[in-house]
Amino acid sequence: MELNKYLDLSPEVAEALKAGKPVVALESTIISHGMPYPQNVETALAVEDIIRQNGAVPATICIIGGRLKAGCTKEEIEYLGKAGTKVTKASRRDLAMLVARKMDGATTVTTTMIIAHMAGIKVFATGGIGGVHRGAETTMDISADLEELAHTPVMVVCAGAKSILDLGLTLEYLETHGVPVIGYGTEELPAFYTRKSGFGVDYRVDTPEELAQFFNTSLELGMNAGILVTNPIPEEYSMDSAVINKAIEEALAEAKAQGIHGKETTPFLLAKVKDLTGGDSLDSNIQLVFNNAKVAARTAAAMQK
Ligand code: PSU
Ligand code: MN
Repeated sequence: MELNKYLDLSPEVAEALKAGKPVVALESTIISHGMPYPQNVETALAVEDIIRQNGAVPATICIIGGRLKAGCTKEEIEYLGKAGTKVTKASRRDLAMLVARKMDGATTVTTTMIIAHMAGIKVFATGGIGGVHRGAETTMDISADLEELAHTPVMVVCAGAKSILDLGLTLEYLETHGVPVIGYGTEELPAFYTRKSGFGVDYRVDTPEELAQFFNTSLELGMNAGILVTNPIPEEYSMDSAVINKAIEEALAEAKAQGIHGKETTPFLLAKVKDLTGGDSLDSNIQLVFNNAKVAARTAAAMQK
């Protein structure tokens, strides 16, 4: 397969894709904008190990000097984590400009899906996705992640979406755009820090093999769209919903008072929630990413069988 001229595969990822081995994509906005240093770097490296232990090759995705990277070195991950928010949070609208100007970018769910698809990677693990924000009926703040899921054939394994978002509206949007929402071992949409949200998913699936069969069928049908797998946080790391919801309400009020908008909204809310919960939310966040990496790696392995 002819690679896009702006795309670089790491040697490990190139070899795996050539040999038909399972590969799992990972995003870099979670590193630069989603978690503080040094936990962000430690987590990113540990997630790669978990993917290897579960039979797949990790491909952390980012943009360095205008090159789209599928597969980062330890040094690149360290750089993304240390530079933090100095690295541009790169969504779909930013991609061509960052490449043309030979800049660096931390890829969101959206751009990680785009680059994974260019590279031929079908499965992607992360923490949470963007969605329809609360108050979107007046702000129109809807994450580009939802649109990308509708148009790019990559499976995204996440722990649901944070209730900084309007989960009901997020599900409505996904329904309209034809994105199946799968509960992994659950009938209920998980809400990232908690296993429950009060909203149902479209289908429940219980094994990596079933996920693989479902997504392979979607690809064979030519659906040309993503699917969203929502995997609840392990019980022992889930948070008290009253505690987390209080922090979220406070963070939302603070964002409103400060007039935070556009691409700053999500990172601002994530950082505020972390501060307000004294770091407990960060521990939960890390554990749920590990949990998603495991499911994604096993599913990628089952897809290649
Ligand atoms: N939600 C999280 N952690 C994150 C993000 C979302 O719980 O790190 C990041 C992801 O990279 C996601 C992006 O794609 O934020 C969505 O940003 P926005 O809402 O601006 O589309
Ligand atoms: Mn937004």
